[in-house]
Amino acid sequence: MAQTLQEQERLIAALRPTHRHRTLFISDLHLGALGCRPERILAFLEQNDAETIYLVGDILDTWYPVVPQWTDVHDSILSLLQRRAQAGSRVIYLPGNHDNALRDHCGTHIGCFEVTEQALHRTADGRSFLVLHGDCADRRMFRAHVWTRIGSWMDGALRGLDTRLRRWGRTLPADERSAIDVILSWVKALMHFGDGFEIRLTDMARAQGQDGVICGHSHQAALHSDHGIVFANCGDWVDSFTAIAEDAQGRISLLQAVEPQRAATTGRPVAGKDAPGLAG
Ligand SMILES: [Mn+2]
Repeated sequence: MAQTLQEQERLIAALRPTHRHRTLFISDLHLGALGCRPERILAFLEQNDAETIYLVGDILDTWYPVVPQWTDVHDSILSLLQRRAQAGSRVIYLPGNHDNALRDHCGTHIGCFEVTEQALHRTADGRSFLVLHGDCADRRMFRAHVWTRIGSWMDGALRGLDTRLRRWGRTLPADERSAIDVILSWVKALMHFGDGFEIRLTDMARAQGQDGVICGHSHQAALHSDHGIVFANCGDWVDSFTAIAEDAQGRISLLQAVEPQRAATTGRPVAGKDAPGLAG
């Protein structure tokens, strides 16, 4: 089938990414859910490549209770990642609670992707990091899968309502956050209120003798060493549009995707190894 000019431009851009990292960590894309922003994910991935790409869980949203929201852009994201793997990048998929079904495939490959529950990543400067989604560190009461189901149902119902309100009211640009978006991110933040989630994960990494932990799950992007070792959270692609990257020297930074109306989505560091309080 003939490609449109836009598709050709995307393909060319994807072959010449603006930023080449040593490692890229990205989580909580929630592909298939209503809150997902596939265009922003694709634009970021087209411009950011890495020798190793960790998909840190909740990439697919297989728990979504209504008909999955799936478009050509969703397909393009998966085929771009597949092309990256075929071109030599190592792509590692760490399942989360929303793509829990993939946990049955841990220790195997799905296409070009390695699937594993958790990974140990060694940085260019010799540090070792535990990489995992992080749902194993939920408070005991939220650990049951029924909470993922209830959460997905509430998220779907509220975002469906939000879509209808936007259609009727036509008051908000499509990319602007509504009150419902804000409420949903508050609920997520409340579920992970306090630093218990961070402490449980850093304790787990410390017990294994690691220098830090890199996770997703809470949708709260972070990069600090408040608990004695490095805690990095990729954030998400529903609200924060962030990722964690490692450069050729082993420096770790938190990338924030630039809003599409401002500039081409490239991702700029908002915190790095040299940020105050961040241990090397
Ligand atoms: Mn999760």
